[in-house]
Amino acid sequence: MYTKSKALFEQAGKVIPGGVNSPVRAFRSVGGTPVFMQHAKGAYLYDEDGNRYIDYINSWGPMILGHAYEPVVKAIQEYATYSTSFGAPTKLEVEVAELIVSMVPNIDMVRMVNSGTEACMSALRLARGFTGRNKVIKFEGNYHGHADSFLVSAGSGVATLGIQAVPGVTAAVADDTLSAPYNNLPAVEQLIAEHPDQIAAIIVEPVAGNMGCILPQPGFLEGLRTLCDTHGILFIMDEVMTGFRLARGGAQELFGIRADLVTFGKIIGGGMPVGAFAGRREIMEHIAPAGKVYQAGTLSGNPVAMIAGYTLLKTLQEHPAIYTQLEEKTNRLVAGLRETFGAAGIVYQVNHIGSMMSVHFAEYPIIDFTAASGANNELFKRFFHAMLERGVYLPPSAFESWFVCQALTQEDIEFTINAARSAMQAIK
Ligand code: HOZ
Repeated sequence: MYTKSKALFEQAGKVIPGGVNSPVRAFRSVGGTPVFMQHAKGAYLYDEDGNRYIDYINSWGPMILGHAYEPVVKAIQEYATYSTSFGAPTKLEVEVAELIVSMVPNIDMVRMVNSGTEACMSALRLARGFTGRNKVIKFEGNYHGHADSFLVSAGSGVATLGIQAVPGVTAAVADDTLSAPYNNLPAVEQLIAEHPDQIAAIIVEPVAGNMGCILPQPGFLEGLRTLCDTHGILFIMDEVMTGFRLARGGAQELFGIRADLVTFGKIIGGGMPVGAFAGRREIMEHIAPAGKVYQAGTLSGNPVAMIAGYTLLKTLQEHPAIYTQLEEKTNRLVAGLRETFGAAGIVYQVNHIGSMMSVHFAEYPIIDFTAASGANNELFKRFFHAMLERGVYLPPSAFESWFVCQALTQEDIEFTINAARSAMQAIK
């Protein structure tokens, strides 16, 4: 079934560390050989051995309308003929920035970068430059890319591989990162009290997507906003996963909470390597060349990536019904899975909001990293492989969110629920 993938993984291991270019995809926490993808269309992935899978990763979020969405592909083809990189300003970058500012609340300006990592790293530098303070508060199990400051108590691959302290991150950098349990306001208050006038920013995933999908408890984000206002701290919402996915204006719009800085990732490039950070003019004008906080990049605002993002975001802007439909699809899937797990007599939690969801095999609510880590990840592992064999591609780690795409049909959802039923019978 996976002959070519196995051969490719062996070949890859000789020239790429761990055989992959990003750790989670190595399948380390679920075991077995990663599946090498050849092409994708709509809701389906096709691997090198010719197996088809319904995709619930969707490139970790950006394929919200499905893979190889035709208008995006056509736009890329057309723009690639103009040049694949100028390293100079273009009209298109201005139009993309205007589009983003028109869709996202509370921002006046946006700076393009090449990934979510760059976006969060740059937003933190800006927060430090703006406030003149050094420390940042983040949350256990939240992941803001792989810049040094954020690898303390990080989710995603760091959690998946169980890495406690990342070699290469100096103690000085780690000391400036304070971390609190997600959904725990008193812990944040205590950190602020212990470090008066030293905290530049609080950065949070408004819906955590890097320890499974974990929702903010009522009052959590509001409480963070108030603490930031009271103590002169900048509130950074990492919307790399939630931006343009939970609503056209992301989590800020959905929850009605204002951030001072917002970071975005791959969805801004329609799946191409793009990120961005954005905020109010008075803060953003500290970025060079308007201000002294330096940030730069030859590939930033790359024309091919910009047209892909513009085409995708414009579609989302013009068709708000997509969000209701995505939520309905997710709700149907969640209901079917709950019924299946219930009938199988196992303990489970299915967290979901909009088109993000995840499954943890636990009897208690999953509201933070400790809870996520305590779930039955052995069972998740077996469930993952049983689903893969049945043609359903889930994130290969319980510490990741599932993403539903618009190309998914009712039949695909029923197929997934039936696969889960049969998987449960096979692994119990
Ligand atoms: N860290 C990414 C999701 N949280 C996964 C990256 C990848 O393997 O593509």
